[in-house]
Amino acid sequence: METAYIALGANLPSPAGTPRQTLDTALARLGELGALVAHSSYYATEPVGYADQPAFLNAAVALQTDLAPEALLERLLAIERSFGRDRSHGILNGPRTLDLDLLLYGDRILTTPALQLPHPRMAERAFVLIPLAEIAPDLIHPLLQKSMKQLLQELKP
Ligand code: PH2
Ligand code: MG
Ligand code: MG
Repeated sequence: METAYIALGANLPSPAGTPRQTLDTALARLGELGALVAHSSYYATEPVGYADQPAFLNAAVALQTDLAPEALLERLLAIERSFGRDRSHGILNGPRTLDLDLLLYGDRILTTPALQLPHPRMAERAFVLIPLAEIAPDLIHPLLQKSMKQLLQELKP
């Protein structure tokens, strides 16, 4: 059993409804993968990377799971698809019905063609660190050896 941290993001309507309804429904689906031990508030955030798109709703959860990292990632991608996510086209960093990013899996450090842990861009992204620092302020980034609270403080100008 390991604790995985997952970022959620949505900025387009999905079959579940509005981004808020999408995140509500996605939380229930994530609960099927283990025990959801914490979830953050929902944060409305300005789009980062590609500006010409609606605001996002972002959140983060802690999931205790017996699934191995690669198996967990497969399940996250399957949930994204079930919410209408289509990766076959679309803009890099563009709008999406649901994005589920595996941020951390215990203190595992891993690079495979399919999965990099910790998530390579997590420490640069306020829309990830703000919800994550809400649920796990003292969690240590296994490569940077800093807490989520510290990483967030360093991000602020
Ligand atoms: N996700 C992206 C790109 N930009 N901006 C915000 N505010 N929230 C996101 O979840 C987000 C983004 C790529 O996954
Ligand atoms: Mg993603
Ligand atoms: Mg993402």
